[in-house]
Amino acid sequence: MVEWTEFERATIQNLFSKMDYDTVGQQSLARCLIVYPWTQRYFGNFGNLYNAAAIMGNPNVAAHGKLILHGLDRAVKNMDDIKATYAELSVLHSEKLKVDPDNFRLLADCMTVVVAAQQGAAFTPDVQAALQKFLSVVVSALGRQYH
Ligand code: ZNH
Repeated sequence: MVEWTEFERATIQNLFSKMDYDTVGQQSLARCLIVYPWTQRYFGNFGNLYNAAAIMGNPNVAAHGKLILHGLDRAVKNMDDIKATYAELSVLHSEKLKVDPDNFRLLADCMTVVVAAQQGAAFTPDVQAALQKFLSVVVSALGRQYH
C-alpha cells in the first residue's frame, strides 16, 4: 500500500478542491493531443483535430478532458485504495479501449504543466513532488490490469 504523509494528503486535497475541472481537464487533454499527436488515434470520432487551434476549440476534447478529471477525483477521494478504485477502469482501457498505458504518463505530465502554470509561485518543489507521486500512483493503478 502507498503511504502518504500529512503534507502530501493535504496538498492533493487542497489542489483538487480548488481546481476548475472543466479548464484543467480541457487544457490537459488538448495539450496531450497537440504535443503527442499519436494519442489522437484513440479519438477518431472527436471530429476536427487538424491543428492546435482546432484541438483547443474542440468541444469533444473539452468534454472528455472534464470526464477524465472527474475520473481522477475518485483517486483523490480514495487515496488509500487507488489500485482498487481503478481496477475496472484499467480493464476498460486495456481490453475495450486498447489504450497503450504509456499514454497515462503523457497525460499526467501535461496535466502537471497545466496545474503548475495555474499555481504560479504556490507550485513549490514539495507541491510538485506530492502531485507527481499522486499521479504516478494513478498511472500505475490504471496500468495494473494490462497483461
Ligand atoms: Zn480514459 C474513457 C478516465 C487517460 C482514452 N477514461 C474514459 C472514461 C473515464 C476515463 C472515467 C469513461 C469510462 C466509461 O465510459 O465508463 N482516462 C481516465 C483517467 C485517465 C485517462 C482517469 C488518466 C488520468 N484515457 C486516458 C488516456 C487516453 C484515454 C491517456 C488516450 C490517450 N478514455 C480514453 C478513451 C475513452 C476513455 C478513448 C472512451 C471515450 C469514448 O467513449 O468516446
